[in-house]
Amino acid sequence: MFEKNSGPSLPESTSGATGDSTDQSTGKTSYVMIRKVPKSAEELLELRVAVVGNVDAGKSTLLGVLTKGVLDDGRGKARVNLFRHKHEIDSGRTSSVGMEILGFDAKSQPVSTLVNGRNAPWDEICGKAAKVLSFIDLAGHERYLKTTVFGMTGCAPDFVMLMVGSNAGIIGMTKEHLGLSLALGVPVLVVITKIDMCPPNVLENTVKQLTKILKSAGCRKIPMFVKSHEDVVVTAGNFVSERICPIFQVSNVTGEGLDLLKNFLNVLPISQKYNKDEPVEYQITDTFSVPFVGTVVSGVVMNGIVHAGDQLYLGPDGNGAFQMVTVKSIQRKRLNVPLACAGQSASFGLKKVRRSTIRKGMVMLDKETTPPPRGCREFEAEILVLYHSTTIGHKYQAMLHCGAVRQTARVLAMDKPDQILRTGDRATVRFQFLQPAYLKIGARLIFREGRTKGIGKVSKIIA
Ligand SMILES: Nc1nc2c(ncn2[C@@H]2O[C@H](COP(=O)(O)OP(=O)(O)OP(=O)(O)O)[C@@H](O)[C@H]2O)c(=O)[nH]1
Ligand SMILES: [Mg+2]
Repeated sequence: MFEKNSGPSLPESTSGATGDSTDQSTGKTSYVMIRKVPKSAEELLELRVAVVGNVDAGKSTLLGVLTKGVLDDGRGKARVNLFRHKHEIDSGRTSSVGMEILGFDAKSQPVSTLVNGRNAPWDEICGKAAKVLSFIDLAGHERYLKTTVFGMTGCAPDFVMLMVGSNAGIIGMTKEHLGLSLALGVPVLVVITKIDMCPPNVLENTVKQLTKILKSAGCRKIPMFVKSHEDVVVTAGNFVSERICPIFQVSNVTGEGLDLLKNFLNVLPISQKYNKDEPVEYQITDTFSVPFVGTVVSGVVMNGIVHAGDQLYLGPDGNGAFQMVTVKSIQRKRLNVPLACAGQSASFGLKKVRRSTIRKGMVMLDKETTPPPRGCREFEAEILVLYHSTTIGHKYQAMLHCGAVRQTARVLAMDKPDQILRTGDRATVRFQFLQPAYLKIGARLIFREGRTKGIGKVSKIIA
């Protein structure tokens, strides 16, 4: 957190409160940041950032540059270590959900990720860090949109980093990804890349296009170009609470503008929206079989605190039922920890559970949940159709995303006299899933099928 250079500190348990003091003789304002040093790995501060934007905007490259601390050569050098599949290395395109971390120590310095020329493992980085940013590297290509939407909804990002290639402008999936971020209510910051290779008039045009879209009635954001460290402090302090959209201009090749972006990521406050005192809710985004450990699930603690040894409900299975399981061990960023709290991503080693019985989108819930939880196949949602080329009627099917749940859903009924929905229509719609899922009233959802899309909120669980 920050405090006035010459005044008392602002009490804050997490980083990010700002304070300023103005020197009357020079008119200059100075800021001091105070960060609580975590006593153990479970206190490590974490922010999750979904990185989106069109193909070739430089997403993987920026993450390579930020997390490995070496600049790019303009031909894909910095992104090589980020790919998870051989076909990604061959094509240079991200197709999956990648994870990278950047740590800042108690003195706000980025934790070096290269130790004696090798990449430091996550536990080593986190061992030295006071705060860590988890970047979710997503695919810009339309073909992988389903996976990208899953990354944006399932991983519960604290904010979205929308990347725009300055020479390419607002093309392809840029508006789509921006629209998804708005629909999910996640704050957005924009990073314009490749300023080293962009003629000034083209850059100016990209900036104009971007500003126009952000200010439009559909977005209602306040674009703020971050040009100094003072801008960083002001925008970071107001980022979550206000409609501000900070915009950075960087080059991954020359490094221009990266210090401001790094500083912003360093000072950005931790989200206060999570509640440790609520009953446990953990959403599963991935499953693994780990030698000598067994089945491991990874995901995000949405509510409460989970301790190693705790018993939790796991489900729903194909019949909508939950089973009681024991959390054998907990890791955060590959470090063993005794507990994980609301707002943190964590993986759990599970006792006597077969991996084949777990699906992404399942949840783990407090063992005291009463009545015992059940999955639902039918539910109602208040929706808004953003786009459809013709009409949506009964039996219409679409891919529905809600948190980590990603499933085909069918329209059963709607509260419209003609039982038909068109672009721009709002309605309460009754949906049916193929498989039972755990949904909560008020949860935001996105449905899409081809170019058709709509957004909404779960309003009633039926059965
Ligand atoms: N000159 C220059 N080239 C860059 C910059 N950033 C990225 N590049 C190059 O742009 C190309 C595409 O970068 P990627 O990081 O793979 O783009 P991406 O957004 O991850 O693309 P997808 O994963 O396919 O969505 C690579 O060849 C990079 O070397 C930059 O700031 N300047
Ligand atoms: Mg990529």
